[in-house]
Amino acid sequence: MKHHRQISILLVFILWSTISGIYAQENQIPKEERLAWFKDAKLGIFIHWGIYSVYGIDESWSFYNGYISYDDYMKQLDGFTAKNYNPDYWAKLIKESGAKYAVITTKHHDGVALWNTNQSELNVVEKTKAKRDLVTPFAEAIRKQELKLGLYYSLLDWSNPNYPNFIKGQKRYESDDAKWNKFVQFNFGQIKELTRFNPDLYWFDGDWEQSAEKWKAKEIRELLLTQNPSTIINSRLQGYGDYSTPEQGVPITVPHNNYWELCMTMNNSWGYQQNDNEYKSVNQIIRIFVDVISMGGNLLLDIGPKADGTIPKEQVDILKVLGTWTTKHEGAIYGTIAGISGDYTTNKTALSKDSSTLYLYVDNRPNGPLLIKGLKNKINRIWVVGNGTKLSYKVVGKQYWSDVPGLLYIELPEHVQDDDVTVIAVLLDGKIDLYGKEGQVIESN
Ligand code: FHN
Repeated sequence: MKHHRQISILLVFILWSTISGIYAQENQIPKEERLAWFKDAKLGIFIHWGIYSVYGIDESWSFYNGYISYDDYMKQLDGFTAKNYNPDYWAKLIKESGAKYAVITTKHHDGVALWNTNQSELNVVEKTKAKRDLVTPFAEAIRKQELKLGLYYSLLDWSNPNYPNFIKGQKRYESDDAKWNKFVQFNFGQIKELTRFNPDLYWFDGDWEQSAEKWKAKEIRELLLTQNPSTIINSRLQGYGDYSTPEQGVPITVPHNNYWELCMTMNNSWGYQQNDNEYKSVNQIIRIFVDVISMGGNLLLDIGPKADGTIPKEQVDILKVLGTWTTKHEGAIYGTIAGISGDYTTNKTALSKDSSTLYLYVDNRPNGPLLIKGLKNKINRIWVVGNGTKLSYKVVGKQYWSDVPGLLYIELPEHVQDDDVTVIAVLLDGKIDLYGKEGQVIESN
């Protein structure tokens, strides 16, 4: 009798999960549609904010790698005040930089949550002088600026007593299903709590420590998409994400995934570190940015606010100067797609979505006219983006008997050049058409 009851409960459960699974699948919006805003956005701002900003040390890794003891690391809880936290200012600054979305660390590997989670006491409301949920006002401010909201969440949690890994070389346990199941329950609990912010993007991290099966990555994805069918998920969910996330190193070749985002620090640290003054110059950041755009990707540029919630001056300055450049060149940034191969021109390039305008990013002072080879189209007009100056050009070397297009030379006078990267728009007579073969000789007969 008892046996029969168990079987029927199991059957009901299987039926329920099949129906809800089918429902979730049918409910799915095609990837291209869900990721359309992301593809066009091009620039996002990453925010690593946590107790590690108190001493100005590596986020989580400093205790994991033994540079500081766990207990001393956690003493930073006392110094995290957020007393000058002004999310409206943050959001305005992010908007001013030209970014279209922002991703904030709601919880890093150290397990300290920035919101009032019910799953653990280790959060800034209960354990720090901030005494309040810091995610809600951020989400509101971001939405007010009409930016997209991204939430970073570390799947691994080196503080959780039910998580196997603690610090390098020291595990809490090797294998213990009961503990692991408790941890999975905790993780799902926190992730469910995050859904109340209804983010446009979930940015997972730390997935490398466990398999998809152990994280229940598929179920996490289903949960998020059922709650909001148009949300998007980064790649760090053991194969269940939507887009790739190369980190720090600018890709040399175009990533395979059509949707990708390079996340990168301004100096050498994700969080605030007063000792790290190795900032990239704005010029370097803009050049990296156009490199990313030319390969069809996004740049997620990181800032690390201080423990009181202020953003370091160097980072504010970078965001503002970057904003001047992005505003001036917006037509050649947002909504563009990857450009043409370096075989045709030495400049980085991107294309308008309909491929009828070619953008050239000139990041050096040219010592002669710019050159594009192999362009079969007729040119309608060429101008400098951001100031509108019409540029003169010449097609040289075209032979009537050959299919090989002539060499397009574009004059770029010094007085129209940008201090960082000059952008040239080449308006074509239609979709770009490139010659892709070897040269040609007159056939003798
Ligand atoms: O371990 C983290 C690191 O601290 C930082 O948060 C970066 C950001 O992409 N992600 C992890 C390493 O991939």
